[in-house]
This record gives sequence, C-alpha cells and structure tokens, in this order.
Amino acid sequence: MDLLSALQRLRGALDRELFPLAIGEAADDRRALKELTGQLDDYLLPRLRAIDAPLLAVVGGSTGAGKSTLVNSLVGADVTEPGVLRPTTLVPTLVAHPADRAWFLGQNVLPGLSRATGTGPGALRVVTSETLGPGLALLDAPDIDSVVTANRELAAQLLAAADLWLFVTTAARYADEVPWSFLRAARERSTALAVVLDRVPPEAVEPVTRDLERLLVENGLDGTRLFTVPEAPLPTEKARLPAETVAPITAWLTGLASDAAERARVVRQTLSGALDSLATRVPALAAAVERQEAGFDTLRDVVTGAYAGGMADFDKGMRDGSLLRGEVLARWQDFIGTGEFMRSLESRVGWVRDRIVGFFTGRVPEARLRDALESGVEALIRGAADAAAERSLEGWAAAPGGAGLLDRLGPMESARLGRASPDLGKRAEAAVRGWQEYVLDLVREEGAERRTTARLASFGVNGAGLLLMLAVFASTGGLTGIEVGIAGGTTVLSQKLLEAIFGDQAVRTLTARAREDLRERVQALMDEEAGRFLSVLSSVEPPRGSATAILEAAEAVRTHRRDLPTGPDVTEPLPAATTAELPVPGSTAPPPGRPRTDGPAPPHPGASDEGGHHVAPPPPSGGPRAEGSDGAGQGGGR
Ligand SMILES: Nc1nc2c(ncn2[C@@H]2O[C@H](COP(=O)(O)OP(=O)(O)O)[C@@H](O)[C@H]2O)c(=O)[nH]1
Ligand SMILES: [Mg+2]
Repeated sequence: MDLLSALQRLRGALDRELFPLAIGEAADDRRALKELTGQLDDYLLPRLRAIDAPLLAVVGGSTGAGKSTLVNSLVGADVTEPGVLRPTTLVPTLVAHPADRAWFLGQNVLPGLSRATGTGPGALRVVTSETLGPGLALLDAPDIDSVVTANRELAAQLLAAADLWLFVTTAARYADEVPWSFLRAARERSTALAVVLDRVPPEAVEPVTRDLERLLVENGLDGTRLFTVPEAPLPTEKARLPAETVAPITAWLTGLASDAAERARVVRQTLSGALDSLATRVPALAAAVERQEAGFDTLRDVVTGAYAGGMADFDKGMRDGSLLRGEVLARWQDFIGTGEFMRSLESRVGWVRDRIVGFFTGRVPEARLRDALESGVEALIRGAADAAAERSLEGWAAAPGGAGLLDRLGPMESARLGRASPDLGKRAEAAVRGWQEYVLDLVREEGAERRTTARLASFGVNGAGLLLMLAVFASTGGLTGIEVGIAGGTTVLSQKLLEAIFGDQAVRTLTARAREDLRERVQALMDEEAGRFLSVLSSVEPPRGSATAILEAAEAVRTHRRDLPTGPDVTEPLPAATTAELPVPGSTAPPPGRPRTDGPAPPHPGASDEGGHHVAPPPPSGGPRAEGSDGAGQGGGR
C-alpha cells in the first residue's frame, strides 16, 4: 500500500452515514465528516494523484471584500462578476492558463462540481487567461459569511480544496470573527496563506496595516505574506482596480507560477498540513462514531427490555388463572356439564372416569372449549405484544437519539410501531394451533409409552389434550369470589382426570412440557415483534467496527506519510531566473513523519522582492515589524 491507497481506504471507511442518531453534537460531527470527505475528494486525493498539477489559489473572504474585483484586476480582464447584488446561488469562477485548462476542466480537483454547463448550483465556471502564466490558477470563491448557506458551505469547500489561500479582508471588516475563524483554521492546518488587506482608505493604510499585522501575530499567523491594496475610486461597480494597485500581488503570483520549486513547496506545505490534520480530525470522528454505537446499544436495550417485559406479562397471564375466566369457563361448563354435575364429579373421580367413557370425543362443546381457549391465549399474546410495543416506543422517545429516529420514521409509522403488528392475530392463531397439535402429540406419545392406551382411548386424545391445555393455565392465583370455586374446581377436576389417565408424576412433566412449548412459540412471536424495532435500528446503523476501521485507515495514512515527495519536481526544469531563489533551509517543508509546527509560509527573502511583506513576530521590545523591502512596499500602492 502507498499513501494514495491508504487515503483511498480512509475515504472508503468514511463513505457512509456514520451519525444517523441525533446524540451529542451530531450536527457538528456530520459537518466534520462532510468537511473531511470533501477535502479528501476535492483536494488530498487529486493532489496526491498528480503532485505536479497546477497550483490552485482560492480567493476567499467576506461579502463585499472586493474578491471578484481583485480577481479581475489581477488577470486584467473581466472574468468574474463583481457587484453588490449577488445571485442566490453562486457559480464560482476558476481562472486558469490555457495550458492548464484541461486539468481544471477534467473532474480532478473538486470532482463534485460540474464543468459542463457553468451555470446553476453545483457548477464551476472555468475561464482562461494568460496573464499569470501556466502553473497557477485563481478561483473566485463565494463569500465565507454569505447569508445564503449554500454559498457559505461552497466557500468553505473551495478553501479546503486550495493549495494556497489568497484571503481578502478589508479595512472595515478585518476584525470580524468569521474571517478569523478561517484564518485560524488555516494556521492549524498549515495551509499556505497570503492575506490581502483590501479597500483601505489611502490615509489609513499605515495604521490599519499595523493593526492587522498585530492581529495576525496574536493569532499565531506571523510570517504570513500580507498585501495592502488602497481603496481606489471606481467608475462603476464592475470596474477593475488600477493595475499598479495590485501590481505587487500580480508580480508575486506570476513569480510563483513560474517558480516550480516554490510552487512545489507551497503544495507540500498545504498537503502536509492537511495530512497532519487527520491525526486529530479522524480520532475525533471515531470517538463520535463510538458515541453513536453506544446510542444504538441503548435503543436496542430499550426494545429487548420491553419485550422481555411482554414475555413476563404473558407468563403471568398464563399462571394467574385469568384465562380460565369468562368464555373458557363457560365453555368448560358446557363441556363437563352443569356446576352441580361437576361438583358431584369432584368427589368421585374414579366414577367419573367410568361414567364419561367416550363422553368427550367429537362433541360440539369440546370444539367450543378449544376455540375459547385459543382465543383466550391469542388475546393474552396480543395484550403482551401491544404493551411491549408501547413501552418500546415510549422508551425510544425518551432515550437519546430515539426521538429523532421516530421523527425520521414519521408519525404514521411511529404509531404503527407502537402497537402490535396488524397480522399478529393471524400469527398468534397459527402458533396456538401449532401448540395444540403439539399437546395432542404429547398426549398420544404418553398414552403409548405408559401403556395407558385403554384409559386414554376412553377419554379420547382430544379430550385428554384439552384437559392438559387447561392444566397449563391452571392456577387459582388472581381469581376472586365465586370464580375461585368454579375455576378452582375446573383445575382440580381437569387435574384429577389427567392423573387418572397418566398418573400424577407424568401429569407434572406433561404440563411443564406443554407450558414450555407454548412459551417458546410466544417467545418467537415476541422476537418477531421486537424485530420491527430492531430492523429500524439496523437499517440506519453503521456497521459495527466502523470506528476501528476508520482509526486503522488513518493509522495506515500516518504510516505512509513518508511517501510524500519531499523535494521539488526534478523532472520539470526550474526557470533559470528563479533557481537562485530556492527556499532557504528554514522555510522548507518539515521532514516526513514529523508534524509541522512552524507557522505557514515562513519568510521567504527571495519572494518578498515581488511585493507584499511577511508579518514578523513581535521583537522583544513589543510591536510587530515588517521585513525586507517592506518599508517601502507595504502600502502596496507602488
Ligand atoms: N470604489 C471602490 N470600490 C470597490 C473596490 N473594491 C471593490 N469595490 C466595489 O465593492 C463591491 C463589491 O466588490 P466585489 O469585488 O464584488 O466583492 P466580493 O463580494 O468580495 O467579490 C463592488 O461594487 C465593487 O465595485 C475599490 O477598491 N474601490
Ligand atoms: Mg464576488
């Protein structure tokens, strides 16, 4: 693996929705993820694929700072549209030398922006100009503080795709917070940066420049190249600035375009900074992914707990005798005869057995009792499933991230989830039928094994099966008043009849097996019901281990960080005029594997002759100081 494939692997690991739950600062996490994947796509991957590709300088800054006017003035042509009135969605303009046009027209950098139409959102206009020479392109970005969100986001995206920022601020706005948040980001990522202090009233050039220098130093941006452009009277709002006003910047850019070594240095500085920034950005994302995993665990626990409660409800209903009330009790009485008859039977079970030979088989009351029992069990299952669904829904609404998930599902779907599924009745019916078959098989099996065939035959398998089913629900707990006597009698009688057939030990085992079988069937139904909630989770949950995968991919990038070419491109001949201006040792990119700790764009004596000046850290006595020829040049109006 090399650095490029390590980055591609990282990109792959990030290529999914990692923050579906609204927990913690999920909005910030999503933004950070988008920003990182954007920078990988727009900048890191294309730049590593073609380290010698033309340098992209993005002109960024606040609304009305004069960016578009500056771009037009720098190339000496009306390539982009200045003005106070702006379209709501802006199409940024990239100005490239005709020789570099193919590179920028191909979807290499900023592959998400269409070059085809050049209009409408999501497009990038590519125009050509020969002024600055091949090797460097200028991109007029939207306002970083635009009132239109899409423009703001696009501005940030374009700046993240830049090899070099040409950051424009004004005398009126240079202290605003938004530009400084961008400038600090550039410092943190060691992005190559030059600042243009634009639209300065000529009489204020000196104090405003000094003050901005002070702020740059205070913000850790000493060493930043600073150009000051005085406000010029302009005939129209689309007019260009007088050429001499921007001459230092033009000269600097032209020099950079023609100086392959210096361009390579700028590219490496920004590239290294962006790669190094992964060391903090990726672990932060991985930690956020882990918070999501914990959120999913909680939501899953809510559901598992609620349906375990549903199963407990069912168990309770099975044992508390409530099933033997109402319809089942009435049908039992039809089945066995009047209460009077039943009571008389109780004391004479032996007689009963002889008396009711063949009594049950095929009788209508038997079918009715069986139906009553079936619908009683179904109702019990539905009640338990309804309650579990309701508890799950309430639990989600209260758990972190759960409410957002339900919002996403919508009110209809949420309400549907909060009740047992519509077809549960059908499935419960099938389950109970299956259980009844199982009970009859149990009875048959037991009858054969125990050599009780004759006695069983006298009751009939169906009759004995019914008695066993009743025994499963037989308990007097929860019954009151007269029902105790009757249902208790039911219990006692069915129990005694069963014992008369199979013996008491066998009855205990049979009852336990029949109960266990029913529980398993009901458990399966509950699992299916819970599955409706769990599948909502799994449909949005990133694969487990995503956090680890991301961290491992980032680690691979770190390991291959040394692959980054460290010297200027030797295949491209250096222009003779600039070979003497190779960067001084202190200004070269840091050695591989070690994060860059110095400020961006350290002083470069050779280049400062071209215009602008570097902001120096304050001398021990305090107060910033300009360097080199800047005493004369800082006004920029030469
Ligand atoms: N008089 C004068 N107007 C300027 C100057 N720079 C920019 N403007 C005007 O300020 C307005 C906004 O400039 P523009 O380049 O569109 O700023 P952007 O929003 O940063 O692209 C336009 O009407 C320009 O004509 C300048 O130096 N002098
Ligand atoms: Mg503009």
